[in-house]
Amino acid sequence: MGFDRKAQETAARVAGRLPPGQVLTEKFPVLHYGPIPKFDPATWDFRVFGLVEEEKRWTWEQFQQLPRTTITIDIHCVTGWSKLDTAWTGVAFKDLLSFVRVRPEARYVMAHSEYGFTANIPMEYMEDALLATHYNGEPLTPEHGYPLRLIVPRLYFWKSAKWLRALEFMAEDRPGFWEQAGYHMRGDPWREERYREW
Ligand SMILES: Nc1nc2c(c(=O)[nH]1)N[C@H]1C(S)=C(S)[C@@H](COP(=O)(O)O)O[C@H]1N2
Ligand SMILES: [Mo]
Repeated sequence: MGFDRKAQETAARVAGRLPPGQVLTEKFPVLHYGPIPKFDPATWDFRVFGLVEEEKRWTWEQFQQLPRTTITIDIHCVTGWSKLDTAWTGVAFKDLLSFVRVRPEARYVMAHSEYGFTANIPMEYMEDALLATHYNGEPLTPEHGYPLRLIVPRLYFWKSAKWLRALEFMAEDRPGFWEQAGYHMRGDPWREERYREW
């Protein structure tokens, strides 16, 4: 069956799933700054730090033991494409929180990835976030963030940091990598928050 883009876009808009200024795609474009990092399971770790009672660290082996969840989300990229019904499996942020005592002052999260990439996210947008290891039932491919990426379902896709290595809890908001380059501090596609107001 062919892909009738116009008809599907219309249908999606009617269904209320395509935010303003977005067009549908069935492809899965690859977008990031810099090279794709190498993964070494012997040295990889995932850390939680900042406003927590106790910092935590998981090796790759330990991370495999955490409970798994699958979610289906619509991707909205700030460059204008949206991709509906993408399935991701990994560790739900709220399940991770059962291992971490976050201080009440924490209102923002900074995602930290390989090579110093960062993305800032308000805590309320982390409630349904996922630390994803699989896409459509298969391990992530290197270009889409293997072995671990963040999925922040209700914000533009640039917040979904690939090659994730740590989450930092913060009281005050701080711009991440793309936010320093001019993207919006929150990035809600339904409010079309593409660019930062300086
Ligand atoms: N580590 C890292 N993660 C990143 C980026 C990046 O430059 N580095 N770019 C973001 C941007 S701008 C987008 S649109 C999505 C693209 O994800 P994809 O390549 O899986 O489509 O990754 C996000 N995560
Ligand atoms: Mo992006």
